Amino acid sequence: KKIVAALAALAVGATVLIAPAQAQDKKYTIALIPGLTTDGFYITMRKGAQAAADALGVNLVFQGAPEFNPVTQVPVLDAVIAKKPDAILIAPTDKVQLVEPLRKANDAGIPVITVDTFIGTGSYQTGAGDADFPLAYIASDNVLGGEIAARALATAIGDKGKVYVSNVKPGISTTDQREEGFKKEMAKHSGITVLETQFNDDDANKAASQLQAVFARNPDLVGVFGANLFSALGAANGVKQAGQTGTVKVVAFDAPTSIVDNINTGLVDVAIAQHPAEIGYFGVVSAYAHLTGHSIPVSIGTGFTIMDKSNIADPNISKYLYSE
Ligand code: T6T
Repeated sequence: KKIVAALAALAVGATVLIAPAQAQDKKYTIALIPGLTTDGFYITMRKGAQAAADALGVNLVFQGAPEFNPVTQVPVLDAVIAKKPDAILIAPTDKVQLVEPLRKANDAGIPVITVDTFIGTGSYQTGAGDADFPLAYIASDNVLGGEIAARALATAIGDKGKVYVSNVKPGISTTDQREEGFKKEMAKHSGITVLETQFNDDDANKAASQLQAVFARNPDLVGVFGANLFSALGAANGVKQAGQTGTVKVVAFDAPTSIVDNINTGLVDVAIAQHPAEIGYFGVVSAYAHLTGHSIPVSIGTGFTIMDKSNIADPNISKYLYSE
């Protein structure tokens, strides 16, 4: 059939030949399930995914839960599987708890690609372990991100004093790896003590109260690393409420638009922006490539942009702020 179509195209003119043959045959539906729907990080990822979907003539479905929690994500996943999309892109909200729910998709013949977060160890297609079935993992290098955060915080505090990590909850691949990278780097800084991590369940208000409680117990606290958007915003608000702006240094992972004010007022020293649009774009491109018979890389690493007072006004930097 395709040969006949190609010959017909040749007969009517060369421009028709450039159109992807597969796209003419079938309109693919790719589902993107974010960690949660109301987070600038995933809203920006969706935009990148939509840009690729538009370019490829793919139907993109964005469906998620309002909070970052396997209990609310799994029913969304089940509903998506029931609709039999051609592929699923998902940011699993737990390394372990999403393995069996995602296996159902795989068993139903729906290719799975994880974006941002991974399941199991994140090594896919190895034949080892029970969570290697996703085709690919597309994300930031989160261990590296944690190391960058640690170096930035060490510089901000003059390489000495007490700091801690404000984190979401154990079991999330991204934030676990950021904490791992942060602690690995801080182990090289003998003047710095890393206090116990505070887990906030992705609740910025909780992260703010925790900052104040840690500061009350440790009046010599000099810094905090907020390991994701809500942890960082909350920790920064906690510093402000404690009247410690500029004294307790804040390094933030993620870059919502409100980070600009926080950087300009000196509340946040450095923000590490991920490139979620890039993750979404390459997620859709990878799924499409697989669906149209091409092999794809098992892992794609996307970039970071480091924002601080010296560069935040530069449009080549601020373009990486997340959408609302
Ligand atoms: O930091 C991102 C994402 O990478 C992480 O997996 C969960 O939190 C965010 O969505 C930010 O809120």
